[in-house]
Amino acid sequence: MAKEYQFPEGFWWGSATSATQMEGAANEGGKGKNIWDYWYETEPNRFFENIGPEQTSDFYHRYKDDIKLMSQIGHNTFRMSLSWSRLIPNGRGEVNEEAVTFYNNVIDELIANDIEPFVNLYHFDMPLNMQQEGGWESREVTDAYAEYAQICFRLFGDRVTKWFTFNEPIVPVEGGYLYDFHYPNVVDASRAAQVAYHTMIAHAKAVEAFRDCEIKDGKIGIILNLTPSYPRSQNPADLRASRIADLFFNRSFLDPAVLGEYPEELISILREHGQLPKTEAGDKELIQANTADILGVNYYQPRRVKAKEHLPNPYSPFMPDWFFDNYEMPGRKMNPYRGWEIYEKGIYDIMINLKDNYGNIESFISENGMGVQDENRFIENGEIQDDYRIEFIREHLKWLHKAIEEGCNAKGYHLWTFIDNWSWMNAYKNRYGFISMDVETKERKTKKSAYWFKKVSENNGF
Ligand code: BGP
Repeated sequence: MAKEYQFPEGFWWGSATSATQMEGAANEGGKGKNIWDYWYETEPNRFFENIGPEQTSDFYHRYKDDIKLMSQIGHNTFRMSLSWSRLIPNGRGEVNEEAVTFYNNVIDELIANDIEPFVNLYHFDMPLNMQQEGGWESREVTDAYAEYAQICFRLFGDRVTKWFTFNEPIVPVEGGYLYDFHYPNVVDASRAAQVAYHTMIAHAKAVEAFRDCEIKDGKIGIILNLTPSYPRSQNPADLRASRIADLFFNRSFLDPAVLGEYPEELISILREHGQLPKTEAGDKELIQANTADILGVNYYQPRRVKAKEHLPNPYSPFMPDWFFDNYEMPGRKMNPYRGWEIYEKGIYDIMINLKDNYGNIESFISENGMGVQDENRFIENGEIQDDYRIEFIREHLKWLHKAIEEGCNAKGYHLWTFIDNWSWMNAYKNRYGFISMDVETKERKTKKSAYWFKKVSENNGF
């Protein structure tokens, strides 16, 4: 049967996850503590139903069965992250051999199942020791990260060719230093700017180390949550609001990572408000010389903004939101569980922007997905009938397909996520997986969307 949406040959079909959200075994196998272990120990009430990161999906023990499942539902690629504090428990220094064995086993098992591993080095999970030294506020921590990266390239670069330095680096900036949803719960824009800047320095140092390792066919990039900022109207005040939101939340990482330099307007806004980070001689060149080969795009929802209705309170801390208000567009389509708008065309707009303004860098959808509460409501004949997720994926894929037809360099689509996993402060509130998991027993069950996805992957389209 002729397919309406045929994807380019070799398209990457799969899903993504992260170490802290999936591995469990947080206090096993010689792993050191990271900020999530620590934050949960000190403030368990911050986490939905008081569930913390100790167990998560127990992938640490069940990876063989899970990888088999991935292969059964049509994965040809899978993005995981390595846990820095598992591999190097103190953040720098001694390497934990049990972790090396575990990651070797996972990588080998994926390859044996014809699933190409994409490996990300950092997914929100700062080793506790490193945080105690200042986390990304500390320049020394960027060196420790670069050493960790180099160790990973050496250990696994013989089999892994797709590498990513960071997942959504803006999120720890927002969560940890502006809006109080990640440890260390600081509210301070100038410290946030320093954290963002040092993350980019760490990225550039890791890319530099990668080039030195000369991994055959190796590519390195970064995964960004690109959230188009749509203005309420074409009024110049709304346009300005959307441009500034875009500078803070997208271009703050996209421009240096892909173009090798920060947008002038962002620098001048930060300068004007006394929020510029400390830099060192040679940084500019370091960033310029170490741009990404490949870009992962995480897309869940658009950002809609309008000009500010009221002047910001002069006694409130400086925030990006001093320049815009969020705009709730009447009639927008919502995922009411997660409280996020669904706007499928966003994926197309992102891709066209990459094509027109970012050299059409090789990219892929590295996360997209729909978190839904209490999915057991939808069980029929023992299977979760998540038709809403099928529709969500299908409609996004249609727009991705259109972007590809128009020449965008998109190579794949990964769902967030393979198995219902632990979502930081939201713990198990919203379920995103192709596979459901009973939090108590850890029993896995395949959802309807997974069977649908398998067909799409097999047919390379639908
Ligand atoms: C992304 C993160 C993931 C994942 C996902 C779902 O921002 O990269 O780690 O958690 O969002 O969002 P949430 O967990 O907030 O529902």
